[in-house]
Amino acid sequence: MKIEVEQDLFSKEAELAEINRAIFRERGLCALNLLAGPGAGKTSLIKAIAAMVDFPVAVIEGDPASQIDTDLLNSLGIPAFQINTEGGCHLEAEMVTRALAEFRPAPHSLLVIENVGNLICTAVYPLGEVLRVVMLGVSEGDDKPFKYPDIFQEADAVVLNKMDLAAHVDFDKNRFYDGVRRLSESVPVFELSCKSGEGLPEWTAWLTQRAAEYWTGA
Ligand SMILES: Nc1nc2c(ncn2[C@@H]2O[C@H](COP(=O)(O)OP(=O)(O)OP(=O)(O)O)[C@@H](O)[C@H]2O)c(=O)[nH]1
Ligand SMILES: [Mg+2]
Repeated sequence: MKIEVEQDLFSKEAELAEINRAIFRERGLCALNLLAGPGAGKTSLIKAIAAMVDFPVAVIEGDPASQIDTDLLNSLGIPAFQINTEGGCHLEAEMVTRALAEFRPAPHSLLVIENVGNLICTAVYPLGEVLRVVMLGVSEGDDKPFKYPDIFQEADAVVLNKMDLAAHVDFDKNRFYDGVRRLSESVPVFELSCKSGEGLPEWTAWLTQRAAEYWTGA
């Protein structure tokens, strides 16, 4: 019975995500679902992307409460729209559909959807995104791929942030890569620091390439 209910829920969510996928395609929005725990550096990464790429960047922010990230991004000239989940631990496709009725980023924008800080439920709710990126700050620990396999398994890219802190928090890179490679042999991993800027050019080059492929239909 439990399995049937879960199957119904997830096939319904997949259908709702398709509505968003069609809207993204129609409006030329390359949607990136950014998944990470609280404080991993999602908003910092969005700021870095917007400063480095030569296409427009817009943001849908998902948080249980507050407008903090949205206000910050808007103050920097990065169009952002807030969804408050009222305590909910993940964004759902329908919330994004409702946001898209009001929020109209410029065509050919990269639309980053900063999901609620959570490594569990966010993994199983598709939003119709083109790219799914999982981010981890080294201070969260090298064991996360072992403990939260689902989210790493489905990623198009993994961003390992806060590399400037790696030596201070005993982050074992070999252990981390071992965990990631058990789940995916080929997922690209970008080691970077939003604070020092190291690794950001490689990451934005990959992102630019993937967005260009989407926009040209390749
Ligand atoms: N040392 C260091 N600190 C960082 C780096 N990236 C982000 N931070 C800091 O980490 C904290 C959280 O960064 P945010 O970008 O707000 O993280 P977030 O994932 O958006 O957080 P939530 O939206 O609250 O889940 C802030 O104090 C940032 O300045 C980094 O590369 N190195
Ligand atoms: Mg944030």
